[in-house]
Amino acid sequence: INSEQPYRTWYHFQPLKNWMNDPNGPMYYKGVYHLFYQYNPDAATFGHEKMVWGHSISNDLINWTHLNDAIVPTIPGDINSCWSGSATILPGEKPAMLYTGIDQNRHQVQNLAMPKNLSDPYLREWEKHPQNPLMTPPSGVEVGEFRDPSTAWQGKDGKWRVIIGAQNGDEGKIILYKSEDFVKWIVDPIPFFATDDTGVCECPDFFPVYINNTNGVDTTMENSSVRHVLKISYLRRRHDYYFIGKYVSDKEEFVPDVKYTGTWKELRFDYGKVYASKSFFDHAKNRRILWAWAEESDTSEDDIQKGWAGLQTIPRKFWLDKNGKQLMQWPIEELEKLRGKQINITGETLQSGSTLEVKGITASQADVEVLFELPNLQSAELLEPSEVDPQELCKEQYASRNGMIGPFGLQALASKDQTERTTISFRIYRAGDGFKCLMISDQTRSSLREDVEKTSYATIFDIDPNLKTISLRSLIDRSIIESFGDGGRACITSRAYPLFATDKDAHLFVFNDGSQSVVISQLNAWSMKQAQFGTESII
Ligand code: DQQ
Repeated sequence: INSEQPYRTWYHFQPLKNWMNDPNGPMYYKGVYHLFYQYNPDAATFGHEKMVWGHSISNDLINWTHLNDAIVPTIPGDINSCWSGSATILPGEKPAMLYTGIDQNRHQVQNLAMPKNLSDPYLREWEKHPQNPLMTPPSGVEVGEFRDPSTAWQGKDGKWRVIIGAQNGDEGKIILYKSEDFVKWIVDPIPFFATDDTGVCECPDFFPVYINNTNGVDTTMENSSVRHVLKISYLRRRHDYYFIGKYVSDKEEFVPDVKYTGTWKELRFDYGKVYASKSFFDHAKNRRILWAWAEESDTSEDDIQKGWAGLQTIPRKFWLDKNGKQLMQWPIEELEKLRGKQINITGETLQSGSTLEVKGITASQADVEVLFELPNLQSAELLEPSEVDPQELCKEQYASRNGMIGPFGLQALASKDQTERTTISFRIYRAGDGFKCLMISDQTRSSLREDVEKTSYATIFDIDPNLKTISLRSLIDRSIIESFGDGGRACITSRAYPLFATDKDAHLFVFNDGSQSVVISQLNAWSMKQAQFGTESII
C-alpha cells in the first residue's frame, strides 16, 4: 500500500476511502472520544447530491475505529444531505447533535438527532427528532445560506443558546437562537455578529477560554475568569478567523476586543491549508481541543485516482496566551505515543548557507522539534514598511533574497538533492520599535509535479527584543506538514505531493540561509509509527 499510496497518511485521521471534509460533533462521552465528519460514502469528491456524517471512535484521539455512518439523509428535512453540526451534552448525560439538513426544496434547515441507545458505549445509532426541522431560514437570511449550528450553551437565565452561520447578499451573519427545551427554538432578531462584505459565515464556534490558565473550560462558563472566542470560517477566503472578546449573555452581546478589519491582520487558527475547524471541551483532561479539515491541493482527478480526499489535522490543545491577545496551540500529548526511533542534535552551529541532514529517521513520517539559538537581534534587517502583509513578503522575490537573521528552519519531504522540498522557515526583522518574526511554509518546490497547487503560506508575529531562542515543531506525514512556530504561537499547515521525495526517498534537512549563523541548541526528531485505523465488522 505504501508505494501505491505515497500520500496516504500514517497518523493523520482519514476514513478508509472517499471524500471527507469538516469535522462534526466532536465530543468525549463516557470514556470514549467521538469524531463525526462530513463524508461522501460514494466517491472521492464532494457529494453535491448526498453528504452524510461518518463516525469514528477512539480512546486516545490518535488510534481510531471506524463505525457505520451515523447520520444519513432519511427525512424531508435532510433528504438532500446532512451537513455540518455540533454536539451538546444535555443534563442527564444526553448527547444531542444539531446539524444542517438540505431539505426537499434544497433549503438549509437545522435538525436534531440523539443516540438511539445510550447504553451502547459507541453510540452507533442516531435517531432524528420527530419535530425536525427545528429551525428554518429566518427573515434576512438566504434560504440556501443558513448552516452549521454550534455547540449550544446556557446563559445565566438557564436558556440554551446556539449560533448558526448565514448570509444575506454580501453580508455574513451569525444568527442566535434560544430555547428552553432544546426543541422549540426562537430566533433573536439581532444578529449575534455580522460582517459587511464577507459573504457566508460557516461553522461558527463560540466558547470561553481561561485567563492565565492553559486548561479548557465547558462552553457554558461565563464569569470573570474567562474571555470568549468566536471563530468563523469565511468561505470566500477559505480561512478560519477568530475574535477574542467579552460575552454578556443577558444582553446577548459579544464585543470583540479588536473590530473585524477584513485584512491580513485578522487572527487565524492556522495560516495554511486548514478550514471548518471545530473545538470541544475534553473534560477527561480539562482541555479544549481543536479539530480541523486539511483539504487536498492536488487535482480532483488525482483524488479519484487515490480513492480518497481530505484529512483532519492532529487534534490540538489550545489556550489563551498570557498576553490575552491570541490563542496558543499544541498537538495533543497522546501523539507522542507514536514516537519511535529518536535522533538528537545538540549545540551545532549552522553557518550562513549551510544545510545539515537529519539522518536515521523515517523522514516521510516524523515529528521534529528544533530550538534555534538566535544571534543578537540588533543585527536583523529593517522591515519597511513595518506593517506589511506576510503573504506579500513571502512571494518568491522576497523569499529568495536572503536576510541577516534567517531564513533558517527545516526542509521537509525533501529529495536527496533538495530539488523537491517543503521549506518551513523563520526570518527575523527589526520593525518599528520592536522585532518581528516572519514564518513561512514554502511549497513552491514541494513537488516536481506541475498539476498540484503550491501556494506558500506565511504569518508574522511580534517577538521579544530579548528573545534568545525560537522553537519550531513540524509534524510530517507523507502529504501533510503541520508546523508550530514559537511554542504554538503561529501554526501553518501545508499539503505536499512530492514525485520523488516519498517513503524511503524522503529526507529531512535543517538549513540556514541568513548571513548570520544560528545554533541548533537542541533538535529532537522521531520516526512516527502508524496509528491504528480499524473498522468494526459491518453489522
Ligand atoms: N461544509 C459543510 C457545510 C459547511 C461547509 C458541507 C464548510 O455545512 O458550511 O459539507 O466546509
